[in-house]
Amino acid sequence: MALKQCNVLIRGKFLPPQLIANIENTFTAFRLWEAEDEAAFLAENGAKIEILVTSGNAVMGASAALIAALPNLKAICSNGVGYDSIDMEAARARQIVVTNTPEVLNACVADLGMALLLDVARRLSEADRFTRAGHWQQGRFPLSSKIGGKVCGIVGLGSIGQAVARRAQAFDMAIHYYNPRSRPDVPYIRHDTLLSLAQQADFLVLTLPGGPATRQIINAEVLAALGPQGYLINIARGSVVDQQALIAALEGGIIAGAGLDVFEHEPQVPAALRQRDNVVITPHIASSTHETMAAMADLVFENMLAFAQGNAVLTRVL
Ligand code: 8YV
Repeated sequence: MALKQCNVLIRGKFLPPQLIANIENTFTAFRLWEAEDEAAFLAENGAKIEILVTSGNAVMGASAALIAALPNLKAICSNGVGYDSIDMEAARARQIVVTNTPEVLNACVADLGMALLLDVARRLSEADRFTRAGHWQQGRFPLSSKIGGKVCGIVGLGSIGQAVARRAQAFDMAIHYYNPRSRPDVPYIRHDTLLSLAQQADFLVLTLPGGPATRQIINAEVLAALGPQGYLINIARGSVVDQQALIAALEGGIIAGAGLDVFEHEPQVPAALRQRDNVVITPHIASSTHETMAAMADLVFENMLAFAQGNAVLTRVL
């Protein structure tokens, strides 16, 4: 197929500009986010679209309704490793190919996990606010928690979880994990249940996929097991945590603090989290470095090219 004859729908403006430029130079592209009336745009153009480009981000994804509005859709190429915001049942029913961007983001996502862990344990953001506000003149900043010698409990030991483990090991932490299937290839301590891991962990680091199977598995009971000296670090998905239970655990001193890159209803972050000094918050930026975003954008584009040229896509999830 001549590539210019292939019609591509670009879901949202938050995709990397370089990816949007590559798509627009190569394919016939439509910008969904610029449509004044999305339903009218889809009614007029939906049947032309063969490839949808979207992101793993909950704000974008691909709902069953969007997939239904694209009756000739053959591939969904997503910029992100997680695909829980894509309706996989709807895609499977129509035999639509789905691609994601695994591996290329592991290092940066794990780096941000460690950054949140260090920040909340050593109270860096809080100390920064303290110093800027001129409070140093009135006295010393309170003590923080050492991370060396503590247990880093990783929930979901995929390639991102293992990248976190390597980093945490370099900080002299002991590595424990909970993963549905055993990983005989790694030297870390496995727990049969999430509760057992939470009981042992000083830092519970979430690197598991989102979706119905993991919805709110970090609940009040798990947080109580993590305990008053324990910290929760979430670089996975907001959906895996019961956010109300987390707020209650922070307010009640059930856990010591949290480092959060993802939230239940992004981009909304409840005031109950924003106002707490023992919570470090970032706006879903774990993969957002120049280098990683470029690598993800290249992989999305290579998948699109391969698909449009009738070749096997590189990183297929469906
Ligand atoms: C986002 C992510 O997709 O890869 C994932 O699953 O959550 C992120 O990398 C990011 O918003 C990409 O734009």
